[in-house]
Amino acid sequence: MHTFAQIAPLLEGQAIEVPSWAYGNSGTRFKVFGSPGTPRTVEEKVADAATVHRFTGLAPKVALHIPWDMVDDFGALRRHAEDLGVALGTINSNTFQDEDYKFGGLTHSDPKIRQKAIDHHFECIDVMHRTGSQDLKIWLADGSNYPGQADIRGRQDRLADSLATIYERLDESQRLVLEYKFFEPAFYHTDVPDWGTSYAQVAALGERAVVCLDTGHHAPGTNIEFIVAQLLRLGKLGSFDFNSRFYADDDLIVGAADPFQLFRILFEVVRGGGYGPANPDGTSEVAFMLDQCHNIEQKIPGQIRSVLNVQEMLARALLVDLDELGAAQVAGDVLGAHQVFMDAFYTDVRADLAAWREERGLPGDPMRAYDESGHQAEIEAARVGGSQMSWT
Ligand code: PSV
Ligand code: MN
Repeated sequence: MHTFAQIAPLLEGQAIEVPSWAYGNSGTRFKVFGSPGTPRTVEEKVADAATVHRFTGLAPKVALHIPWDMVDDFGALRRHAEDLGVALGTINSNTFQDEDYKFGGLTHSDPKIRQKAIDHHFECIDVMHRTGSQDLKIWLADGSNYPGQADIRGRQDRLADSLATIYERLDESQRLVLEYKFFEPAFYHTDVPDWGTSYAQVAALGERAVVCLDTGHHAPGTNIEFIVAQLLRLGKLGSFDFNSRFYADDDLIVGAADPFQLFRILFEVVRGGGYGPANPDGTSEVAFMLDQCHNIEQKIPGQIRSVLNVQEMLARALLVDLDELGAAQVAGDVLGAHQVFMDAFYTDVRADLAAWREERGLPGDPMRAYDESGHQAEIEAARVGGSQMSWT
């Protein structure tokens, strides 16, 4: 196993993108609880994201959702973010909250509605030019509820056409990232249910079209780390939407439900070359994003906890000595190989990470530092009046 000192330099470039919607009130199909201090504007959401970065040094970008985060002047929003020390990241499109999309958007059989969904993506690309964002992330609510309701094959063909039209509009530095989800809101079939469908669709588009893996979007028991390994092997893993789940798309704090699964996923990321400086700007080609909601816990600490969980499991995954592991695997030493893997997983890196943070002028314990900073009380007092933002 490597030592912490050996892997510490590799932690340097870690960047996790936080979602703007994590700071607004959000929820399930049931009650959406309000909480004191919730942002009332997009600018306040960006400020909260910047707070997470200030306490952790891990979250330099904030992802936006259009139209939830629509503003008149994205240039001004970009400057606001930069003034606070963060950048605007992935632009997420949304074709799941408009009456017209009852039977789908990019797959719709009515050319007018399909064009409307395509135009929405053109609008998102315009936003990307103003925000300096690299990725356009597409998740579709398209699908059907009853066998026979829809022409599954026709919808795949129309999806391919729509995506090609959108892809053509992107410039050389921008990527199209297609997210899959096996159910919900459609229950019989979804048009992009799995990594294979997403892969087939993006492979037909070109180099700059890649897959987004949301960790909450699989059937229970799915071996997600296998999908990670396969997509990296194919050069098509574009980004993660990290969160954790017990039952379905629970959107809980990443690493909370099953830290071992997060470790296994991050191990395959490291093993497959998905972590590390791959782009000229020093960032990895795989964007580490969170896609979470904080319904009953405080939102800023919820996000701080999340990015720390990712950092912690990444550090443990980096501890695995791939040569040692490979030798045990080749020798057929089943339990020896397993032990190499588990020794890294069971290594508590929290004290080392605290010292590492302090060396960089960051708080050793960001959760405690946030608690003691008085920031939560300040925003709760300052953000009285106006209407709190929510995820719709
Ligand atoms: C869909 O469930 C999803 O994971 C997509 O990424 C959306 O953009 C996001 O949730 C909205 O919360
Ligand atoms: Mn997602």
